[in-house]
Amino acid sequence: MRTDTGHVFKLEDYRPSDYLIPRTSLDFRLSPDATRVTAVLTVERREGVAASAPLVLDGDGPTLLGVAIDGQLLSEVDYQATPDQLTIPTPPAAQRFELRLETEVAPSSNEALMGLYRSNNVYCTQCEAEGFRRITYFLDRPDILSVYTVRIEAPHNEAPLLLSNGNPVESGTLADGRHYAVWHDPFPKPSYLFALVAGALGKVAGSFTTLSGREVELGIYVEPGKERLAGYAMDALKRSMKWDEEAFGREYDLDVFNIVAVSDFNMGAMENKGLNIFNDKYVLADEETATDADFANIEAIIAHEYFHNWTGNRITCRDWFQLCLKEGLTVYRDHEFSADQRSRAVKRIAEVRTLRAHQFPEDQGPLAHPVRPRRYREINNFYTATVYEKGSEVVRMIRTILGAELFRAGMDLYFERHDGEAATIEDFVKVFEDVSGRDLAQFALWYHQAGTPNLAVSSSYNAAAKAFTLEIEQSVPPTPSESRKRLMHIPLAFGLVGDGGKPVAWAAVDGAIVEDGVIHVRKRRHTVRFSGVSERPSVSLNRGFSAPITLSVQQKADDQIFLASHDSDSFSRWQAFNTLLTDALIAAFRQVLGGKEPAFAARLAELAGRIAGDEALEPAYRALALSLPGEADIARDIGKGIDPDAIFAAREALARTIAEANRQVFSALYDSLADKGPFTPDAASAGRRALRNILLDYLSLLPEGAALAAQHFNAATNMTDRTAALTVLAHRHAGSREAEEALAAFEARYRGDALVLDKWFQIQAGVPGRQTVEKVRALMQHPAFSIANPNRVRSLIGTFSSANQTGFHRADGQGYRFFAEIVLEVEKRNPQVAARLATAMRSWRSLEPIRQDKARQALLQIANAENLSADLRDIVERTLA
Ligand code: 0A1
Ligand code: ZN
Repeated sequence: MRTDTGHVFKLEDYRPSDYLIPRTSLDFRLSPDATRVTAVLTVERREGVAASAPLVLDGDGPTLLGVAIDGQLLSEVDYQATPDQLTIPTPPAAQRFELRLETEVAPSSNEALMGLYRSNNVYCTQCEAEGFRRITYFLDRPDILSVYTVRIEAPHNEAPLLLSNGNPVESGTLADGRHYAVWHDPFPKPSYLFALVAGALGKVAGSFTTLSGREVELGIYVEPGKERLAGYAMDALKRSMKWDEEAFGREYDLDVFNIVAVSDFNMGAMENKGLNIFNDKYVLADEETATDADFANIEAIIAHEYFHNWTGNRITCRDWFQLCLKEGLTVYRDHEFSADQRSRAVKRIAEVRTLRAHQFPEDQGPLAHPVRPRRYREINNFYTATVYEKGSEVVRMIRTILGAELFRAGMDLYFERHDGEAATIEDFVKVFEDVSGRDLAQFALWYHQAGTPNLAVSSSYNAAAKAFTLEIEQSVPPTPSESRKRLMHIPLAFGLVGDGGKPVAWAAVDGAIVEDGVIHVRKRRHTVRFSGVSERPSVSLNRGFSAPITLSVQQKADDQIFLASHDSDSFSRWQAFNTLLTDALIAAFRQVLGGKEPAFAARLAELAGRIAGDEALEPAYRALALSLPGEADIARDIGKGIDPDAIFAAREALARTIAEANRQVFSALYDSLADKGPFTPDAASAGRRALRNILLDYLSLLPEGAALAAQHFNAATNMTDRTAALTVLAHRHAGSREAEEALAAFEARYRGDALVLDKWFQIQAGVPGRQTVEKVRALMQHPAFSIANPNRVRSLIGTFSSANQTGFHRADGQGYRFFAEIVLEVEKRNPQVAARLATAMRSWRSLEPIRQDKARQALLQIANAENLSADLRDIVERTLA
């Protein structure tokens, strides 16, 4: 484990390396406890660098067995090796030389899951961000691009399959039952994209013909016996390959493309060149074991990793500060792909819900950082919602500002100009400036400045003058180490909405540049005056969520209700209803705190009933509209003095009010939506199931609710319906006979299927109320639980800490205490997973004083532990700062 050195990496300290490694040849002799790695590196001194410049390679604990230069073994006085560095103080005078390193590593005891490790007896690697240096000493930084040739040797019975990046070039058998394979990747790549897999795996084969007629062999490798669960992933891969050709003109470039699913993985998946490695949760699916949400995630993540082949691999990042260059852009591309494959309107609402749930709290708390940070202590902690999701929103805004055609021209120029390079955000922004002639300097602040901007907007209509005026004021709240903010360029899409939802015409506008339905907010204040407006419009703002901001709008509830029924922009229509719900929930929260019964305006429930039954709207859209803001969303919008029990009570009261008012409509609709034909995972069928399941959620609050949910559970023919019913039973009817029976039946049915039991852990970890902490502790003893497996830990501990507001934030602090103990336990094996878990505490300052104090104590308990990893110390100290 890398303990903390306290070193802070700074963007301004970047300088190119003195040495390059144009060629890398690796030879692996695999063995669980003592794998031998021979690395032969062609090292080249950069033009202009003094011959006396020492060669300093990065390491992270590989055992060094020998060093040779140009065939001459070095003696130990010729180099200095520490676990994290290998220095050759006086390299040869020649500009190019060959460095040969022998190292030994122990994959089977590697529980951090970085570098070379074993998962279910399969050898695999994870090198992003700095895992390659655990295998051998190297210039382990993304601007060192090298052409790799990799030879792998292992006993045939232990590892019949030997994979690496690029194309296969040779394989053969050796004495003693051993065999080998050689792979060559002609595309220069950084070390973080290196990958190796070896083991006994089942294969699903496919093929794809590219636009220019090249045949690509596709392979998805899974645990033997699970091949039939990889069909959906294979289909998603082919659709992704085709889409990237059509939408971005990007063709695949090797003869093979392989995906391997492993069960122990720190993140979702990894885009290693030609050999993507996946958390098996994002590959394996059928109706019996996966929910509609799982299918959608698989499709999106398969696409995401594939799209990295161009945005990340062919063009990579100069340094880790530029992480959003590949991640934000690739998320944008996978969002667009899913929008094209499914429903664009529904996809956009889901994206915004995710952004608000994960990125907004990050941006509004102690861990806030710019999309392109300037400082880090541990880069692993910057794979964040800000870099990924807000990074994607920034790319989307560029498209909004430039329009579709210029955006595509800019992307084409980006690929043409930077192919084969390690680039920066400045390079990326420049291509769009060059194709459009626009100055994007103010816009680029979206990359450099943290915090969620707010626009305060008020409107007025002067009937006599036929003038409609918007007063807009922007502010960006202070964030850690950035107390003063500069004014941003915010593209605010809008519409003036009149009778029946028709657009209201205007003759002229002044006070801001308004183009194609977008107000360009660039100053602190704008008075935007529309003239020639013959009726008083309702104004629909931030249509399609054109900018990742918060809005404070002085608007009457009547206007919101009107927009919730009539806005022609489907996102804003959803938003209007969601705002009404949020406002009602915040008012109810205050009533609960004041000891009152919360009360709700009848028209809110009426509107919910109307939306539910509106056949003109897609079922998936209706399901999203009916799903109330989550407890954490409500907490975020309240901002401070949070008492999660009061939020819970307010939310339950609203759900009950809506259910009671719409009992007949909901019940009839619920019956009519039952799946008829055989299961298909397509978006329309998934949407019908989503609507039916949210109706079940409401109906379960009425008398006989438990019986209805039990019936739904027993009749379910797919995992979506089964988990929806189980969640309703466990969360709303905790302890009931129906809940207990269903939980037991689920466990009995899926005993032995770890991925499915994760859902069972998750559902129980999410049961609201103070008793859940003990339940979670007890479930850690369940035979299916393992503290060494990231999926298990995230399902049980991650769900409890980040998705169970009343359970985790128990007023007596027991939730936090348990959490601190487990985070420290996880950290001993896997610092990265522990650090990510710890981010659940990031909003602790918004709690009411008693809980805040208990939360601080738990954070201090972690901070004061001995030998903390760099990963966990970084998160805990920033959270406490
Ligand atoms: N680049 C991957 C994410 C990733 C990052 C770090 C990892 O290390 C454990 C693994 C994966 C992606 O964006 O999909
Ligand atoms: Zn990515």
